Amino acid sequence: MKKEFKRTLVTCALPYANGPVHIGHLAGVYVPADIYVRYLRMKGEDVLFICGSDEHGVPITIKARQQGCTPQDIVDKYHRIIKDSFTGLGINFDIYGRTSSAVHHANASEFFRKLYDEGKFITKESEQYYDPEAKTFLADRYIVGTCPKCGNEGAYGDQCEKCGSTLSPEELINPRSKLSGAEPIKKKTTHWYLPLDKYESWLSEWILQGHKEWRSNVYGQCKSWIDGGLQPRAVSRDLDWGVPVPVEGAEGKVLYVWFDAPIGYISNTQELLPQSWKKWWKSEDTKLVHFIGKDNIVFHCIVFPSMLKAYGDYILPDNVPANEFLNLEGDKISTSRNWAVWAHEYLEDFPGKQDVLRYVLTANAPETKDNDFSWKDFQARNNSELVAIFGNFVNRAIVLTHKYFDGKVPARGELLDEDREALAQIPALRASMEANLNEYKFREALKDAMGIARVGNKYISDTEPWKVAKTDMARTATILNVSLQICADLAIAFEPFTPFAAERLRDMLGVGLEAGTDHRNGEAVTENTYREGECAALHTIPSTAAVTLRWDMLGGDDLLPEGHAIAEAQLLFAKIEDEQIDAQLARLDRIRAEKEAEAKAEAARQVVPQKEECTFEDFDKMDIRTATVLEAERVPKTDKLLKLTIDTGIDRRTIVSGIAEFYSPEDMLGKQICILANLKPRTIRGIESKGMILMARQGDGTMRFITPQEVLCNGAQIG
Ligand code: B3M
Ligand code: ZN
Repeated sequence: MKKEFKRTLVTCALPYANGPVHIGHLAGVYVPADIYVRYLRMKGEDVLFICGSDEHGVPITIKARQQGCTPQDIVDKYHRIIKDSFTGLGINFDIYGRTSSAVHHANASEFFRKLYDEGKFITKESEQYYDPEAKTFLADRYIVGTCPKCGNEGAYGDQCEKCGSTLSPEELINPRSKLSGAEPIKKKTTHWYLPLDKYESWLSEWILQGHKEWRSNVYGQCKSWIDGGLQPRAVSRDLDWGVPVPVEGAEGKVLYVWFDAPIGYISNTQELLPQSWKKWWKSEDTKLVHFIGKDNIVFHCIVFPSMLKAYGDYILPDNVPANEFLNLEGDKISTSRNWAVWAHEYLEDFPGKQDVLRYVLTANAPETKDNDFSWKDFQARNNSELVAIFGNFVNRAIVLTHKYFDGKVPARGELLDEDREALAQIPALRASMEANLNEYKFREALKDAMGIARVGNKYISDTEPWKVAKTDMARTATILNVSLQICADLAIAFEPFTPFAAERLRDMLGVGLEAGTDHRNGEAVTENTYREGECAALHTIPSTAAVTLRWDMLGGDDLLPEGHAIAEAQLLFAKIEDEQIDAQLARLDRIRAEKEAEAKAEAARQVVPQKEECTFEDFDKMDIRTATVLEAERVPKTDKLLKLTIDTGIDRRTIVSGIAEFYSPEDMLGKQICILANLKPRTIRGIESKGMILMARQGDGTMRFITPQEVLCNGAQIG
């Protein structure tokens, strides 16, 4: 039986405030969540939309150290950038809080303390790495050393970023503390653990039995965690940045970031709604939905629910529609490699084009598998879908209404089959869109919305009102009336996906939109939320227009009354030219080239392992001498071979050598080199080659010949 809910609480993963957000985050979490929230609000549902910065954790402390500032400086900086990016993209949370806030610290502390007092944790002593010079425990990330798999000297205690292997500090060769450079030692420490094993059967019942409708990627991950057997998880860390463990004798310990961060959802709700937050978190008729990326599934489906269960009274998520990952131009997005399109940079590079990004990220949303973002696809979707279909249709309908009917919605006469057929498709598309949105299938829902634009565009192309107008004004009026109704449908249907364009369209049509409630009415607004002014009335779109659209009007046939005045056409979407795309591609090419050059230099430094031992006799067999190149030419039809005539001091002879990749014949002329003189002659490409040129080969395969420090006589023996 489907549960009936009275309200929906939507949360988005709290971004780490140690860097800006990129398109992977947007596509995975924030754009779909915003679509969902806007949709529910338009339907008049009671929705709360919560997010904020995750400001704790080791990476933030590392970044601060690298930049010579405090962790607070780092989170202040990125909190601002991230928050502005969301606002810029029309992702309007009711509150965008922060886990360094006093409300959160108090709340997370209280949460821990209650579980602690009720004996819900176990304590365990373990050995952790410790920096004897800096006198502090070391998180895995704070230990660096040589990767045992690939030899990278800068591998971290948890991961080698070069070869991608997951590591533990024990595996590192020559481990050193990042803080002091000292060799870490092991030291005993005590931590609190949430015994997840005790929640296993409950989780199994709740998720594996009770939530078979969850996305298969989410359900599958939960199943494999639960089937694999859950272990107690430490909820504290030895660190000086975070929420202090509120227990005597716990100096130098803070709550583990993954313990406090999800509590941040609750804290941010409290901050926004100090009086009524409980209604959102403790009432069974609230539907809780967490939007996250796939790397956060275990925390939102296993760990946080177990915490809530341990605490008692809290509701659990009804769904966790986690997305897979978005790649960029075929490669995994990587913050450290700068392989990303950053939200704040996009907003600068493409002013006024927030909707294009929202549209493209939704059309390519990695809902069921990883997906790719490419700039060419971005351009194509803008130019051939948004501009050529949606924008083109709206423009024709509005321009023609001004041309023939003075900008007033013309009277509709009797409908013909072609009119009825066009209009009949819209309720079906709406039904499909609703079903898809209710099931978190945003890509499909966007196709439905675009389907409405396609219906309109085809209708106006087929009926050709600009031709009909030459002979039949009444029929022209009907066609434009129908077209304008479809424009109004689009102004509703696209509100969740491309809210800026939907608003421009409503302005053109001279209509408003009824879209939900503002939850802070009647609430004591906190200083923090109000002063910053971002969340006020974001989702009460006040309408003074004569006509107000509502979601339930979508697909009806009388959205705009006859005689209603519409404004002049303005551009809904503009074509994106090659230059803009080329500039983005050039930026990525530069990054790729830099990385390749770095990788090459690194490869060149790699040293191949020493060969097996040989005896002095083995070595003594080799007759190595100085010699000079007298003539040099390419061996025809080969890329690699040079034919060299050599003065060995003993004779003049020919050696064929595979060095043409590195030296031209001219390079070699007159050069003194070293050769292995007594190598058994071989015939290479029909040329008898007597001996071998000695070359030094680097890790990346590049070669250089060996030359005596000063010119010697030819035939001087080496050994
Ligand atoms: N800060 C991790 C992430 O962005 C994280 C999410 C916390 S949600 C409570 O992957
Ligand atoms: Zn490695």
